[in-house]
Amino acid sequence: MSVTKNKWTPTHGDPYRPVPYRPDRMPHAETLARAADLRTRMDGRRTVRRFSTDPVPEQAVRDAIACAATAPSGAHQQPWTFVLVKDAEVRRRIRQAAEDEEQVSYDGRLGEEWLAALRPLGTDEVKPHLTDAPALIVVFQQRHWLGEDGTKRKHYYVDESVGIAVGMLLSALHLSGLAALIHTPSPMRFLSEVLGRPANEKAFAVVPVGYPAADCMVPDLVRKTLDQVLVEV
Ligand code: IYR
Repeated sequence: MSVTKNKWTPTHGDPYRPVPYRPDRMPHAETLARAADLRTRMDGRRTVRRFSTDPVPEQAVRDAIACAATAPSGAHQQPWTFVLVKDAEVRRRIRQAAEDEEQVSYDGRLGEEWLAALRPLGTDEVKPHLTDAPALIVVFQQRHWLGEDGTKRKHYYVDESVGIAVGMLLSALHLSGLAALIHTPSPMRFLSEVLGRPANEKAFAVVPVGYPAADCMVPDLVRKTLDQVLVEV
């Protein structure tokens, strides 16, 4: 637990140093086949809130985090830290603190409109996924860069960058056969305390990872069709 092991040297102020990028082009037929296959596979993803306690192959989770960390980011500052929590006691502490906050939220802090929006999802203040799932990935945003001597440097488009990375994380986990959930306990400050993260980092989401429980149920949601989300001009 604690601070990032390998210190990243920021490229701030470095000169532009281009290198060639010439990926092989595949035939259209291959692109079409891959795109259609990915579309079907991604449509099979569901947010899971009831996890089996079965272990997952840990390297697959690390690989998914590595995929997420290939995300584009503002000024290529890669303003993210992924904390992989496997320790059962730490997961228990996170669950306790999250449920304490969620209790207040569901008891009224969210407000009627928000609670009504959540009703079809069947969520409540009980968060068994935080202890049942064998791993939690707690994603932190680095709001700014913090040098060892305390120097701060601005990071740009942090919300967007970390959001993209988390989308890529979810895709990588799903395509690797693992189930996940974006959990956003609110407020999330307790995560910095429990995980001992530095002051420049702010928790963004908790992503439990595992397999769906044998009796896992999900809400009967309808996705918008392509027509409903796509405008072509
Ligand atoms: N953070 C709460 C509430 C919640 C909010 C939204 I927006 C969701 O899409 C789902 C839940 C919780 O985790 O239950």
